[in-house]
Amino acid sequence: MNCGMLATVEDGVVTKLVGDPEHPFNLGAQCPRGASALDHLNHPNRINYPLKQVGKRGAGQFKRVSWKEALDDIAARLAVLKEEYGAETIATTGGTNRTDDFARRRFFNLIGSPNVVHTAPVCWIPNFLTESASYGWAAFDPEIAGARCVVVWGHNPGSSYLPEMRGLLQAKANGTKIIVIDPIYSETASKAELWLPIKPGSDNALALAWLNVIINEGLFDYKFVAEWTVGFDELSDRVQEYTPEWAAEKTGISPELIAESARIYAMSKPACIQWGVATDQLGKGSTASAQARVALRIICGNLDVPGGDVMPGPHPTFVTDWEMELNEMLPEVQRNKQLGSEKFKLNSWPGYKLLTENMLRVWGKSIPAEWFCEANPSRVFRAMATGKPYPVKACIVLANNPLVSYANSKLVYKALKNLDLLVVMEYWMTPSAMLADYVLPVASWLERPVMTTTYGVSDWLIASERAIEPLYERKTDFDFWKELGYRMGQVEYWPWETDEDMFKYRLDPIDLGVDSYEEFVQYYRMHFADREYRKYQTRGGATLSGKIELKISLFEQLGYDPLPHYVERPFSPETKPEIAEQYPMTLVAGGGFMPFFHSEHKEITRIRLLRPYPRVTINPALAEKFKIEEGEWIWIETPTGKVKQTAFISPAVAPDVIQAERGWWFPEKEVTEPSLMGVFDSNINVCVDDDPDTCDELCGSFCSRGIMCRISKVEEDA
Ligand SMILES: Nc1nc2c(c(=O)[nH]1)N[C@H]1C(S)=C(S)[C@@H](COP(=O)(O)OP(=O)(O)OC[C@H]3O[C@@H](n4cnc5c(=O)[nH]c(N)nc54)[C@H](O)[C@@H]3O)O[C@H]1N2
Ligand SMILES: Nc1nc2c(c(=O)[nH]1)N[C@H]1C(S)=C(S)[C@@H](COP(=O)(O)OP(=O)(O)OC[C@H]3O[C@@H](n4cnc5c(=O)[nH]c(N)nc54)[C@H](O)[C@@H]3O)O[C@H]1N2
Ligand SMILES: [Mo]
Repeated sequence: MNCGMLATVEDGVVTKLVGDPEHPFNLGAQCPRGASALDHLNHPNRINYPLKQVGKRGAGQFKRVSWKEALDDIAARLAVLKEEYGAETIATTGGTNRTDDFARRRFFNLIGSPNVVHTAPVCWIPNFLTESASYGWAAFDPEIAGARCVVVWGHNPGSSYLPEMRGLLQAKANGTKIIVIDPIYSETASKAELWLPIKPGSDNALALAWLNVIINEGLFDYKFVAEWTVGFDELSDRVQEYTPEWAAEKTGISPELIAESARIYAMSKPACIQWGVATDQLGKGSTASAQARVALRIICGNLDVPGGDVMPGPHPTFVTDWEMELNEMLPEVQRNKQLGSEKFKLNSWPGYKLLTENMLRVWGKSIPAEWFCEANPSRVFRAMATGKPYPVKACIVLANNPLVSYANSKLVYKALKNLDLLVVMEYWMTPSAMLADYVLPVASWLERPVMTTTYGVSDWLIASERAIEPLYERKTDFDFWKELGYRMGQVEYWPWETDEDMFKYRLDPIDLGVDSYEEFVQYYRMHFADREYRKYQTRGGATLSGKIELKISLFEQLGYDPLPHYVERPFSPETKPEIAEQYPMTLVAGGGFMPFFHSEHKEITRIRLLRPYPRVTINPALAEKFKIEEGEWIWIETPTGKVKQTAFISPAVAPDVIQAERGWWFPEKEVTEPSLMGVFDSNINVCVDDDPDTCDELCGSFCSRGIMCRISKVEEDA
């Protein structure tokens, strides 16, 4: 989370780590992950040398090899596969953004494959790209301290972004009103003035009804709308049918409360809406839901104003990720082969090309292709498993645990098993790494420099230095791409000796008078570009019309509905009446929780002791009905799969809703097949569907919030 830490190093050994009291994010504080970082660095389970699988995949027979042997063999095998099937047969998967930023994409553009995959569709993409299409960048930097009202929508910084939560509490102490929209009484909801316990997956309906109230009651910003936006009249016509009464039935919130909350938001100026990834994970309709919310912020005049939702734009001088990616090296014919791009057009080459044209006009730079222009995960896993529409034979997994992070884990398993070559760059022997031909040891944040601009899209950057050189034979992710690139004819494209040299190159245009990256870290550590507000006035909107678009022309260009509209959630008694009786409950399959980060840190005792077992929250009435006691194991079942977690009984969820934890596997269980450290026992993505028809229509995001399910007691001694 980019918290500042101070390491004490004695004779090349990190002996002490404390939170940096001067760092503006964490002000010296540490969460359990920070506090146990030395256990992470030195853990006996860490992978320290390259490993080659010499037995059957999943049997755990690994042999230590040299980096040279591993990389030579990987490069040779990739070359053969590329020759036989085309470069598109080589894919890569990543998880939440860590350090390799542009390097992965640079490597893939140079080998000619468009099949780069991340968990992006369920993490920020529908929201970010809808904003970008509507006004030319995302306004993801809310100025909470100056806001009179903050709407926290499908977001729980009380457990997922603690520095942000501190800001929220400070604002609240100064009189800012906080409205939380969440089906669960979360840490953040517990601090709110108003908590709207929405039915999972119905955010779209609520946002449309807010638009209806605000427009019909004349609570929007007339002057702003008239001067800077296009499409208001059509929007106004469109939302007439979405009355609070209509939405009440969908959301479970009374028409009065819907109207009242809409008025509070519209009448408190300036105000922010902070949205989290819950609304990216609604499946079909994730983008439609973003469309309605984006319109709210626009018509209320909160876009890019002090105390509102500020749109940073790219870092003006620093060499951005986009500039480092070399997207121009990927030929058009290869772009067209990107899996899923014929259906999910917003977050793949068709949409990215249009977005980039708009952005270049206004900013002179675009957003990176990494994260924002990718192949669709389900399509790629299906191609691996079935060879259709064409064979995907090799995959480099880096900073990702695909068996746990993507929907339909059993399909992902089939996919990975079926590959000719699987390479995993990891800290640990994860269930996914167990299936690899090569597992390569990666250096962690104490062993490498880190410089980030939030996925390459913020106008500020932060940097840190390495405390020590990588231990054992660990390498940085950047080194891995560079050295594999050398072997694949890319020598001239990787001119930097070290990570630091490369960062220095990117910093140079800022002209801070430093001679090295280390000096930059020592004297500055961060750089914030000068902020302008209301950039749509000075620069124009990075859209086709040059205005802020309530009717989004880029969506129209791609063949999608340009106006906010209602999409029924993909798993509901209305959409799937045939199974409604069998699966009467609603599952929320996710949400970040302390102390873990996704599927990580299960090995670290100090962390694991805080949460030894996976937990599913159920209402006391449901517990009573099924005679379930606190802590008992229960089955959670959907048509896709079945896993077990322990019951946590709490009225924080409604009687017909359950919330299961994500990310579970057990390093202490049987390592080899078929258990693979229990990866199918409690991992909720075994139950989450990836059927493309249930995924977001524009971005292909799977649905993890609001899935039809049932529960039962685990009777046997399982
Ligand atoms: N059902 C459901 N599914 C979800 C979500 C949900 O809420 N519900 N959330 C989604 C979201 S928002 C996201 S971002 C994804 C997260 O998906 P992932 O990012 O895949 O999740 P992690 O479990 O953190 O896996 C990252 C792996 O990379 C390794 N790793 C960590 N840092 C580095 C590094 O710097 N370099 C390398 N080479 N390896 C590293 C870790 O050891 C870990 O095994 O999951 C998504 N999946
Ligand atoms: N501790 C911890 N922190 C993390 C992470 C982690 O794994 N652990 N992961 C990091 C990553 S990669 C990301 S993307 C962020 C994500 O962090 P957030 O943006 O906060 O998103 P989530 O934690 O996935 O879910 C937020 C809230 O959405 C609610 N929710 C569930 N279903 C719905 C719904 O249908 N509608 C609405 N309105 N709300 C719903 C959940 O109850 C939860 O309280 O967290 C980051 N921070
Ligand atoms: Mo994420």
